[in-house]
Amino acid sequence: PSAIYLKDYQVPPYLIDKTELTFDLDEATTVVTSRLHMRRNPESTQQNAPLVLDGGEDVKLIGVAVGDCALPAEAYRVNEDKLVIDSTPDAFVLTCETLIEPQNNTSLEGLYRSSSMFCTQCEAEGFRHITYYLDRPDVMSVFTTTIIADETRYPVMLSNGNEVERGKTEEGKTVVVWHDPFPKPAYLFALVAGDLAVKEDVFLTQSQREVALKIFTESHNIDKVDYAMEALKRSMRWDEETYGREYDLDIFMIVAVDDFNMGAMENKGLNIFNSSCLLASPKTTTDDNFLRVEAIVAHEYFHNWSGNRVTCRDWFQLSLKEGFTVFRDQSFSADMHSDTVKRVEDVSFLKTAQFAEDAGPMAHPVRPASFIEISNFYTLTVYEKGSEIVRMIHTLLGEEKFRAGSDLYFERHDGQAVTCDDFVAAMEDASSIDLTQFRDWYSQAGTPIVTVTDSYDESTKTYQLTMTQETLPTPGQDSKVALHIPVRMGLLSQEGDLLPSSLDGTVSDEHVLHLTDFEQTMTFENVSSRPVPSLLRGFSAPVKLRYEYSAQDLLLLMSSDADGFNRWSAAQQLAVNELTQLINQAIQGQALSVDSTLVDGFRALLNDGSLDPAMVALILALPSQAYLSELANPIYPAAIKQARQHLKKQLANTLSEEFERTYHEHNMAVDYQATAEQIAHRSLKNTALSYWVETGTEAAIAALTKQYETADNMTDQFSALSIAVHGQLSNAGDLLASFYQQWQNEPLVVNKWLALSAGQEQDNALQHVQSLMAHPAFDLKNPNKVRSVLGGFGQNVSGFHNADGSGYRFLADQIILLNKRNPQIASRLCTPLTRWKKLEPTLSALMKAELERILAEDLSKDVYEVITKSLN
Ligand code: B3K
Ligand code: ZN
Repeated sequence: PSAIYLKDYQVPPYLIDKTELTFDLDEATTVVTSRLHMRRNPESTQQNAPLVLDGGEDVKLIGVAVGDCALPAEAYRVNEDKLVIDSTPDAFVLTCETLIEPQNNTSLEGLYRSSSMFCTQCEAEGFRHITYYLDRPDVMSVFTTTIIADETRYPVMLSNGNEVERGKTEEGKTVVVWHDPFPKPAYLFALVAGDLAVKEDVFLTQSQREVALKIFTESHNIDKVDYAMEALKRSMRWDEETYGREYDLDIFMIVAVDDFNMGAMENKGLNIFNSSCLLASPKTTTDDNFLRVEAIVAHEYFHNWSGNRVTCRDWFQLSLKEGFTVFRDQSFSADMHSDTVKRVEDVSFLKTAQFAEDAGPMAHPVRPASFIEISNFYTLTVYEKGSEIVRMIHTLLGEEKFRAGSDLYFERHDGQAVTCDDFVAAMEDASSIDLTQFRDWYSQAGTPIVTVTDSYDESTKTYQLTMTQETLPTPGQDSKVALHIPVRMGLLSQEGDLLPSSLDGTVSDEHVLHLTDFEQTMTFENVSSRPVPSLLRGFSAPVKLRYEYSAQDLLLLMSSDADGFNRWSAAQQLAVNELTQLINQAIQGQALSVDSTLVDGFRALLNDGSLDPAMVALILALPSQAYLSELANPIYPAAIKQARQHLKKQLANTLSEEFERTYHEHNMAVDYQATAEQIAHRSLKNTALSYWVETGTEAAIAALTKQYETADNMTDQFSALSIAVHGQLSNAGDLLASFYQQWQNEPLVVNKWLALSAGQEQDNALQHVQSLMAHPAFDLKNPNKVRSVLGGFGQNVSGFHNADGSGYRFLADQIILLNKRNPQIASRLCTPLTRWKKLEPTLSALMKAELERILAEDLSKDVYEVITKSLN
């Protein structure tokens, strides 16, 4: 397999003005007939180029015609996956008849079957597995889709746009025609056929148009879509109010399918969702999952403008739609719930997972310069760091100018396929703020390290901050430029009061510093006393901040900073410092001994009734195994686990009364609702319980058992179960068994059970995971189940990081097994193995050997790319 490069981009030699598709759906073979209204692209420099259409090995060509003439065999050829026609008129209708077998499609790309329905997934390059096409996002076409099927088995037949005709064939099959008036690239095409139930609603747009809203699921799930429907209406309203974006078709549909490679897909007018990201009910869905459903419904809906009306020129520009849309969904969730809580969760995720990606062998810029398989670039970097870039633009421009930039972007590029640079240009043009240097964020990989030192001069009341930035080399990028880094900050007095200061003539308690050089010094004047700096408020840039805070500074920030995010951040740093010491003691085989600072900080937190319980819960949650691994070099997984367990136990024992009291205070009888307020109380209650049971007292265990048995919602029931499992309580096995008994007929709940079971730390963790894969609840064809079990196992320190290498070998076996069946899922499963260079030497060698073993197989492009880059 070879790489393709951004620098080689050329406009398409042909355009497709109209696309007419007919699907004759059948369980054995599906016949697809396409009529493409094509012409040469006047802007192409390749006016004599042959017509090369993308296809796939799974597409069988029956016949091809130009105009009314069937092409003779010598007029065209099928080369690997391409259909090549040497000569064509300037404008013509190309007709292709192809056969496909959706029932044998295990890659879940193109047209496939999930349960008893037909459905599609075309982004990024799935459409070519349906029929021959110019399968690239800059070829935008108006689609008309005819679906022919047996109505008794497929009463619901859907595609993009509006239903315009319905009738019968001579053989009595049903024919439904859909027309989408908005030109779109093939990746936004969708088709669904099945026996589905529907929930309907109506949305009145800001210009008083009625939009029919329909959510389709298998009938046994239709009672779980009310929350998604409400979330959809909130999203539609929010996008009108916040971005001035109104929905454009008269109908908006969502379909839930069980077998889906990722979360959801924004097909025009017909979103298709992984059922795990759509279905929700208090009894079966946890708080986190409710919020996830809301965020993903919003994300896919927001794509209607940021992605569909304005789309990407080529796949290197993926972050144009994804980074912006993630930023939009994050802002939406923040507005629906709590700003600070949402920011802490998003940053925590970024620092754990995206920073790890940016430091590993797959590190790439937000706008990659090359790829072998685009599916591998639906990454945390493109999505989450991409969103951080948009957020920095928001910080640099301010609310109003940002909105003006967004308006200009949508107006200027409506109906076009554009680049990240076009997005920045619109922001620049609308604001008159120069983003020339800022653009380098799109092309430079790696996380900048910003190191800050300071000094205070009592006699002149001046305070100086010196900041440096450095980005370490990443694959293919040895030397790095200085980025434009916005650093939002303020100063606190030693008593914790706001300390206004003057910077470049502006007096304020908060400033945005522009770090644009490798090293820069900023001088603040009129600073009345020696300050503690609160740096990078709200995480104003995706960087690693280094500043030598004393424990006292951190306690001060934690209790007094005006910025809620930085209060959390200080607490997190305090815990990281403590854990780093413990980890080092563990590595050296010393006795672990905990310092009292964190204990004091936590005590103060638990005794302050004025705080937001959600924030208290976030602070009490110790830095995760994964985050501590990201910070470590090399990584000793067992030492990290030991340090975390030790610290948790120490905190639990010292503050047992506080935890017990907190548990009871926040244990309220209410009718379940997924509101920020209720979620906050549940989350603090369950965090307190997780500490309290560490004391091993009967009262704590009894409280947990009672909560498990009497909970009327999944959050409380599953929290109790997880605490029992992770706390290695003696009743954990019984509770797991009873949980499965209770929920065996709810696949989404069973998936949670699979993940928790696979993550259970125990001596024979590997055998246990093997037995889960043989369990009737498991299904290798279903990505959610594979992710649950193998994802859960990846978190299992004793199982996955077993010193004999058996955990790595097992994962490698599963990757090899899935490599051909479902390359996208196989490739995702490689992620934990890509971290081998950072592991301690013995584990590192064992992991590397597994990568080499995988490489010896006949690999899909997806897996090949990740494995070869990892071994480089
Ligand atoms: N755009 C899709 C992701 C498609 C992934 C293809 N491998 C979902 C989203 O980001 O909204
Ligand atoms: Zn998206």
